[in-house]
Amino acid sequence: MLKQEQEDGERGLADPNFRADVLTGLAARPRAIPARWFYDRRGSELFEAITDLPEYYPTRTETALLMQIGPQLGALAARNAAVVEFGSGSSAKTPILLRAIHPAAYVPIDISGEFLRHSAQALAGSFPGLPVLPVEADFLRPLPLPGEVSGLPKLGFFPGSTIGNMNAYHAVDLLRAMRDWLGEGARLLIGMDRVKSPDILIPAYDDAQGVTAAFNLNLLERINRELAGTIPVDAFRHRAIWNPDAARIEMHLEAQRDVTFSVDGRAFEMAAGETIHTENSHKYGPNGARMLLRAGGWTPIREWTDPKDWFALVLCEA
Ligand code: AVI
Repeated sequence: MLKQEQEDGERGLADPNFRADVLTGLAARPRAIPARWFYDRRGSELFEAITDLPEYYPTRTETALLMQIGPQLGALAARNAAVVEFGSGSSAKTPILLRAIHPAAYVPIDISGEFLRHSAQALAGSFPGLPVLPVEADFLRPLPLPGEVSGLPKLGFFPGSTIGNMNAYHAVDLLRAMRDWLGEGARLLIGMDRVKSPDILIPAYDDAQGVTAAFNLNLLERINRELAGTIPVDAFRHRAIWNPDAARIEMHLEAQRDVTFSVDGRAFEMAAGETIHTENSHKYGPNGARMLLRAGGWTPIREWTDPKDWFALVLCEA
């Protein structure tokens, strides 16, 4: 999210796509708002706090795994590779990969320009001599990569199990777009969260300190702030549900009593017990993960998991 966009949002100049998604989503049955709208300034801070929670295992597990496999990645990576990171954000995992494979260039791609330039600068400071070539773009719509990396072998990096926030249809589209973007002969290192017991999954998305609840409820605060909403936030509660048929954690906001409110002048009513579906986080077993990657045009060539098999890093070839 651009600082300007955040400031606009805070001043009430809402993104028209946000308005459209919220109004359409609240009128739909079941009601649903895309998870991408979680990440205003407060939402991004809360997400950072989630990654440190004792119950939220993915970040810690993936980081440890990446450190452990660093030497193997170093041996597998092409000499002179350009690392292209999708949705780079403020990832703490990037330096681990860069130290392991000593690439010839690093291309972070993110939709949030200012955030991107800031983290690219910080990274360039830690890796003197490494060309850092940020690209501000929505990686669903492939653009040419910087000319400096045109002749270099590409290694795409997509950590964090962000692919899990898409349904299979959109995940396959994204994987194909990445393949087009990186080109023939490219490789991709992707983080995918494994299916596991709901006893582990539910607390990871409904933690004891209530940080994930605050993250989910912040969406309603954001609607009130940016879209002249009158939603009684205290009438809603965070719900995290394991949906075994779809192999995903679903996050919902559940009305605790009958409520009426308006958003941008439009009136809505919700009965006690009704929910707004705000996020899916799909989990993959080894076969499901491989099938998804193949459908997206990638052939898995190596796979690493932590000792509990909670999280996987998969190296694929285009
Ligand atoms: C960003 N994404 C991979 C997180 C996840 O685990 O699905 C978002 C998240 N939602 C609640 N906690 C974390």
